[in-house]
Amino acid sequence: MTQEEKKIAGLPAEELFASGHRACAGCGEALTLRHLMKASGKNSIVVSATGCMEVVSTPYPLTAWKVPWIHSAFENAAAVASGVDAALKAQGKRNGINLIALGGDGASFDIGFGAISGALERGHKFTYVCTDNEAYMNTGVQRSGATPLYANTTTSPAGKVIHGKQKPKKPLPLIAAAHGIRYVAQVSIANLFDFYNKIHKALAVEGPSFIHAYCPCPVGWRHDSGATIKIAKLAIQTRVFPLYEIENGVLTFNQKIEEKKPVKEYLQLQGRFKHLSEEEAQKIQDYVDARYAYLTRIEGLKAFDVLY
Ligand SMILES: Cc1ncc(C[n+]2csc(CCOP(=O)(O)OP(=O)(O)O)c2C)c(N)n1
Repeated sequence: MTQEEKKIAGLPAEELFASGHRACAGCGEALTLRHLMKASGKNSIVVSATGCMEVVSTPYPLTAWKVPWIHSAFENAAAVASGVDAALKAQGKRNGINLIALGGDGASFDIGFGAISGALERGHKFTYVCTDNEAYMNTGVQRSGATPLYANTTTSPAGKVIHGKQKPKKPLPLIAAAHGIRYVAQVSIANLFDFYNKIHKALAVEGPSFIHAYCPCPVGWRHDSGATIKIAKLAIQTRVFPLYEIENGVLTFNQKIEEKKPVKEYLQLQGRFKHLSEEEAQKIQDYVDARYAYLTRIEGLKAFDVLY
C-alpha cells in the first residue's frame, strides 16, 4: 500500500453525507459529495446553493447532512460562506473548521459567478466546490456556461435549426486561478486517491481555494446509470476532463495521459451527443486537443500570480 492509499484507508467509515438521500441512481454529484465529506471530516460547515444536491439532500424535515449545513439562494453560496468565515473569525472560532461552499455548474459558471469572484478577491478562507454536471439539471436540463459544445439540452436542442449547444465550455478553473488564489484543482470520482489528496490540499489553504468536480448525470446526459464511473474514466483518458492542479500559480497534471483515447468513445455512451455528425464529432475532438495543448503550454510555469 502506498502512503496515499494508507491515508485513504484510514478515513472515517462514518458517512457525513448520508445514504437515503433522493439523488438518482448513478448520480455523479452525490458520489462527489460523499467523498468530499469523508475527506473534509466532522469539523465542517457546508453552504449549499440551490440545485439538485440541495433538493435531494434536504426534503423537509429530513436531511442527509451530518454537519452544519446552510442553504443559500441559487446565486450566493460564496457570499454566504464569506459571512460564515467573517463571523467565525470575529468570534475567535475559525481554527480547525473546514468551510465549504457548494454549487452546481449553473450556480457557479453562471448565476453565482459574481459572488464567487467577490469572495475570491476578498481572500476569504473557504473552499468553493463546483459539482459540474454540465447543465441546469434540477430544473430540467437547460444549458449552462459549463455545457460542452454540441450537447443537446432543452435550451440548446439538437434539431433542424441548431445541433445542440453552439458554444464551448467556459474555462472556470482557469478564471478562478487568474484571481491569484493559492489552490485550484480539477477532481473526479474516477480517481479517488487524487480526489482526496486535492480536497485535503484545498482545505489547508489559508485563503480561498477552488475545486472543479466532474459529475456525470445519467438523466441529463442520457447514459446508463451504471456507466457513471466508466464515463468519468473516459473523460480523463480522452483528455476531455484532465486532472490537474494549479498550486501557487503553477499548473501540474496529476494523471498524465500519454496515450489518449479518441473523444468519440466518450461521446457515443451519451444520448446528449447522439445527433452528432462526423464533422461535429471531429470539431469536439479538435476543441479538446486545443484546450489540452494550451494547458500543456502553461504546465510547470508560474502562469498565475498569487495574490492571496
Ligand atoms: C434566482 C433563481 N433563478 C432560478 C432558480 C431556479 N433554479 C433552481 S435550481 C436551478 C438549476 C440548478 O442548476 P445547477 O446549478 O447546474 O445545479 P444542478 O441542479 O445541475 O446540480 C434553477 C434554474 C432559482 N432557484 N433562483
